[in-house]
Amino acid sequence: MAKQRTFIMAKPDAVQRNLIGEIMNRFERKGFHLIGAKLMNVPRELAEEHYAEHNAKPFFGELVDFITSGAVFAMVWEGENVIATARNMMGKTNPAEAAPGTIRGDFGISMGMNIIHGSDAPETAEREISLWFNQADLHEYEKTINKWI
Ligand code: 3AN
Repeated sequence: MAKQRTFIMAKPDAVQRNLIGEIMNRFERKGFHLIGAKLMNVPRELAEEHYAEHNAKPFFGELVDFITSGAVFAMVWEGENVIATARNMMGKTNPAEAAPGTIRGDFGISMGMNIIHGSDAPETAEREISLWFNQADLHEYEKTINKWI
């Protein structure tokens, strides 16, 4: 399996509840590699573009309202099979059905306030990374830890 990149976002509920560190910690401990990250308020147009596939759904307005309601923490993580693995680490969309030990299972409250977004496929990851990040804000670097310990 080749290295992949995925777009992960700590949603406004995660930022409000001081869960950025908890989320990053899980991805770091799993062994994934952080390529880019930023705290930002989301322009409405960006939220609408990001969730475009849901624009006909009854919850679309609520979803865009929520994502634009406060700061989010956007990240790009790299690693083997990171797209599917991150989805497993996140748990099911509905926190009530998400297994304990997953991010949504441990911290999510409702379908809307479910803490985290993660790309669901390679094409989506590519689209979302280029939507949220400039190439110049993504950083390739070697892990040199093996030289230190
Ligand atoms: P996931 O984020 O697990 O890929 P999607 O793509 O089906 O889930 O939905 C995108 C986002 O829309 C979810 N993270 C959730 O916040 C919201 N959402 C999905 N279904 C509903 C629903 N029935 N009611 C309210 N919000 C929903």
